[in-house]
Amino acid sequence: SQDGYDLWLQYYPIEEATLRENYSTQIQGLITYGSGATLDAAVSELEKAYAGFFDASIPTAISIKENSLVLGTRDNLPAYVLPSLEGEFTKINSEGYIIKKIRIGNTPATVITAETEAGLLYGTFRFIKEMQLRNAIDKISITDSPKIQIRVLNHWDNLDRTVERGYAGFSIWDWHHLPELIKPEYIDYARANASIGINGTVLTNVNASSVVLTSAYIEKVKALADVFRSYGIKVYLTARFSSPMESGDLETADPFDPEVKQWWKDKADEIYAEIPDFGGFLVKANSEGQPGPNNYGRSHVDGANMLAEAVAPHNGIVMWRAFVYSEHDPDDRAKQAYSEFVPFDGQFHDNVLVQVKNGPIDFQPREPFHPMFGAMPDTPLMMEFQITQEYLGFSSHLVYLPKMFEEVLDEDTYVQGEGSTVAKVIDGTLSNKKLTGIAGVANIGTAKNWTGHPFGQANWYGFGRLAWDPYIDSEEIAEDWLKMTFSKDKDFVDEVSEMMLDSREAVVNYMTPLGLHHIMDTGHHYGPGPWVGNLDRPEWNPVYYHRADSLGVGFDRTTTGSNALAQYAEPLREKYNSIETTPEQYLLWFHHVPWDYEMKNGKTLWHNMAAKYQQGVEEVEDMVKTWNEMEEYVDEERFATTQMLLQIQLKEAKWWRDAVLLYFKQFSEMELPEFVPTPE
Ligand code: GCW
Repeated sequence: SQDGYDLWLQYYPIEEATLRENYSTQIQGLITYGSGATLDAAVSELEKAYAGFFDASIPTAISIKENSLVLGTRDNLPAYVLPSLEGEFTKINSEGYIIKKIRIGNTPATVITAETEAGLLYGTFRFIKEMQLRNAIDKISITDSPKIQIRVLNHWDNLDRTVERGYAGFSIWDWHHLPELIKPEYIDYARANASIGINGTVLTNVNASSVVLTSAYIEKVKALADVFRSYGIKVYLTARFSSPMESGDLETADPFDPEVKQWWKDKADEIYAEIPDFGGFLVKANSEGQPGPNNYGRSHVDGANMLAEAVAPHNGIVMWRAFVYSEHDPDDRAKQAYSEFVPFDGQFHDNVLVQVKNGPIDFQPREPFHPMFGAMPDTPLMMEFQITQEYLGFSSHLVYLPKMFEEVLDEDTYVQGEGSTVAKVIDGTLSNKKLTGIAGVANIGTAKNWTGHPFGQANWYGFGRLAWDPYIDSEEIAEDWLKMTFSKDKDFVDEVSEMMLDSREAVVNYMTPLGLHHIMDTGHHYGPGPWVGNLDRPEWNPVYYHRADSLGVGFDRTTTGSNALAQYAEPLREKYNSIETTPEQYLLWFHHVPWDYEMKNGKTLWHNMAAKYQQGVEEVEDMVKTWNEMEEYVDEERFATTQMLLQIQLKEAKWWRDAVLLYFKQFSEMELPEFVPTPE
């Protein structure tokens, strides 16, 4: 629809006559085996898609006949179907699926099957997607399985419906009207997530309120869990560490206190009595003022394991965040998570995952990968990406994030020699992890199109795709998304996917090129603010990160500085220790570099910095031009919205360039190169 509500699940009539004919020939009668809410969800999706594609009800059958569409888990399929699927089940895991055109005797039929109902649902969405993409289905043969087990969204949603770092309206969870009012959005949210394989959602902000653990709220959470269950989605909550004192009446939240332990056990029992498949807890502790075990002289392990024991009898998990840094030791914030967590490797209980942001600072346009990845082989580490664009222009700027996610996942940690990529840490293959996970901080809100910027949907979609398979190409994801969201026309897809892929480097160039970071305005993080901010904590001030002075700019994290690079494995350590061998994209992340330092192209650092900012602006100009050519492929509303937003992005790219260069000019005392227009 024009307002974007349908996301990538748009089932418009298939206009191409031959294809229409061909598809409907292939779907002569739907026949399902088994029963259950998830199977019902799959069938209802097929009905919806069929009605949309063909403007008719999907034909059903009571027994397999020519070109039936057969849906059922392995256990539920009739025995005589199984021989035609010989060998296929060895290719999938419990959430995977098989879609295959088979012959039962002389009767051709298409089977969608899996080990579990969830797999069946994923297979159904995939089958529909094949038609959305106009792929042939007459000889279809697809098997696929997720490579990561826990694929969750993290909502930073507060109970009053404000959303921390949310730019798409208010929270979609209408707590006030729950548990009675079940909004259609909840179901569409679940459909969208299931279509990309997301299997969990953390409903509440990591800066948590203990109110959500009271029985009145557990009832509301249960209502959501009941909706999401049919779509294979588990519900999780954030657990505020001091809850036993706030939501209960204990005097302490010390994890070694027997009463505290008992309180959490009872709380878990209470939740599981209502929500038997409750996922577990996500915890931010001793970070940015949040309470935690350190308040009682206990460690992260002590805190995490106590909660893990409370949910273990119910097969729950604890996702314990590693995003910690202390105001008492401002030497280098980039080092602290590693220093606090790595010594505890191997001491967390089996049902604990440590959730690590992609980089060691905080969701910047570009950061080197977090050195914890690979450094804790005996602890399941899960990735935390931020889908909401806190530091990347909120929902005003078009930035295609899967390109960045891909860059991080592909980075080589070298911890077990070459090829020890971050993706292999996350999917558990590098050190044989049984429990694996990935989280994305959601960009979803009450905006009609869910994400504010129409292209914000691509970041939600792409996160899901990479959570399912961290090895797929971000280009393929962009193309799939464009075809399902806007138009299948090749010219459109080629041009716009290129624009999306380039948008990530554009934002790096006009905001923080060459390894600069955290120079956004303090507090809200929107727009440039490299000058001294108004916050008292030193590590919240941009000057802490860029360290510009008359000699140069950048954060020395080498052996002569904070030595944060010691947290990386060789040969990265050595590579990053020298200016010459540090990739230019990380230059000022690791080094304090003289303004007149001669870079690879023979020009000074100052010249190169100016060139990058200018390039960023020009890249946005190109995006504007590309989009302006696309009017014929896109409906009026979404075309115009994107066009207007791109104008904001262009204006702000210039704002970034001018503000940052004028600010740094005071230090460099060098002239701006001629190609930079005189700032207004
Ligand atoms: O990115 C920073 C944000 C905080 C956020 C914190 C975190 C939820 O500025 O708003 O708090 O990180 O990830 O815990």
